[in-house]
Amino acid sequence: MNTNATVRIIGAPMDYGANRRGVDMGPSAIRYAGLADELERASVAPVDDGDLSMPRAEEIDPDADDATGLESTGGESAGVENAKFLPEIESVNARLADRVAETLADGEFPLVLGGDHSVAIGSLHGSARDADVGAIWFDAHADLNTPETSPSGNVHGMPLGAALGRGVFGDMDWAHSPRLREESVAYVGLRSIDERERELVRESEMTAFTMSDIDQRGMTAVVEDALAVATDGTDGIHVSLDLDMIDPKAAPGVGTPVRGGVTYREAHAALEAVSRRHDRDGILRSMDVVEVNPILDEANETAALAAELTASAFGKRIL
Ligand code: 4U7
Ligand code: MN
Ligand code: MN
Ligand code: MN
Repeated sequence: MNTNATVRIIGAPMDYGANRRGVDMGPSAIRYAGLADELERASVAPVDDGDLSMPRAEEIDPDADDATGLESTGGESAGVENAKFLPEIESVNARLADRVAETLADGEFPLVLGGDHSVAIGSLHGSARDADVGAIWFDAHADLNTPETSPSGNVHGMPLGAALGRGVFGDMDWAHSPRLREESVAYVGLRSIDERERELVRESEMTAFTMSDIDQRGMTAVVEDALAVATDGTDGIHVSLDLDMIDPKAAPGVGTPVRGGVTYREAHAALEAVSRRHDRDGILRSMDVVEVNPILDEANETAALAAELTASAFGKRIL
């Protein structure tokens, strides 16, 4: 990074938003894989805040899933308006949003480690509290469901829906970030979109770069265009990196793998393009790295890739 901003690592071991248990170990796995060393190679000195505290799913819902990926049968809070664990997700994200906003107010850079992608509701809301933000959404999925449209009831498929103020999310009115506008959101890496979501994406003002765009134009050109969308008329951008953007061959440890994803090198090219633009214009404001599930990854290579890609975003270069 060309700024001397301190990068503050905020762990969010949330797994209420996904069926498969194990993403709660994401923050530990990414740290263990060498995030701090990787960042130092990018000439960034990180400060680790540890993890946000949150009860384990079993303490809230005795029927919560184990690591088998089986459907939850529900408990007190499960199934609220077809959004499982919504009250718990709301309360964790309210605290996360405060931490992210405070970090920015202190002149530091918030780096949120998930956890499932529902943590992006908190990180986006915190980032957009005192500024107009754009977002780049690196993901195989569109994450634009709402409790009304979700086929699964899993909130990790709804964070953009929530942050854009779509649908009804219980009491989660605060989740709407008025300072994140659809026109300032760009997807990169899409290849698995639900039938109803397809209409939502098409009718939205967001810009979507699918795998097919990456095939045709190359990752660097696509990300440069995504950056143009997210920076136009905004004070800075939030980067949300769902590791399932990457092909399961290179990133097997994710909750919802989809084949046909980007390669190891394309992933680096994507974050390097973000970093080059940041060197020029100081556009990067906040970031989350989500959906790493080390249970499904014996060699912990997905967490290692997550650490490397974060360093690429912060300016680590081959030469
Ligand atoms: B992720 C899904 F139905 N769309 O809503 C849903 F296919 O954060 C998957 O991108 C969501 O990993 C994937 O449950 C959420 C499903
Ligand atoms: Mn996602
Ligand atoms: Mn995804
Ligand atoms: Mn997932």
